[in-house]
Amino acid sequence: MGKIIEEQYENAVTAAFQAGKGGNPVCGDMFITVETDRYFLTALADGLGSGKSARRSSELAMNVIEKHFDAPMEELFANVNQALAHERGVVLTVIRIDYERNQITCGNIGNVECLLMIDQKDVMRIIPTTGFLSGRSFKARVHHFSFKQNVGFLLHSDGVSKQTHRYELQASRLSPTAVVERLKEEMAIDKDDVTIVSGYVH
Ligand SMILES: [Mn+2]
Repeated sequence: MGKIIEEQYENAVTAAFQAGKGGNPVCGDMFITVETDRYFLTALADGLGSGKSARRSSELAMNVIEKHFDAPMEELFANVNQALAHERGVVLTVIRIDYERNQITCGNIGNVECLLMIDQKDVMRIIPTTGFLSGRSFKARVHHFSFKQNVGFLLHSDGVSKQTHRYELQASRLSPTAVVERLKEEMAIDKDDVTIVSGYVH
């Protein structure tokens, strides 16, 4: 099984864990992080189904996001949707932090679990939506928040049993790795692919 990967960025630290369903070496989920002078972006796509075909969908989605990371969120989702016209599709959550405007934009379609902790205050949960992206008409939800100092986040696919993990995220300033470590215990690897990503952006 994979291990937790930690990454250091200019303005962030992240930790991530992935595993394929039933020990499959291919995980159908995919995530990316992009950091520029102005933005920090992280995205997680859960390809429908599992294994290789799921992976192809989520990879197509991540390629689009990497290329258009600074586009308006609605446009970004439309581009991903278009790229998946002949695929099974993905559910997707994107968090983009804009340092210049001190704004967080969070786009979501489907049931990737997403928690945000803004300025060390209460942890809030982005309510999952129904639907997915596969080239048809869709409705993604876009949320805007402002922040002053810092943002903690936790994203995971539905291979982790559904719960809110507010307490764990509150500890993320200390260690996103500890958050991921804790959530790993709740994964259902026999049922689905698993991806957990946590981070602290300042
Ligand atoms: Mn899944």
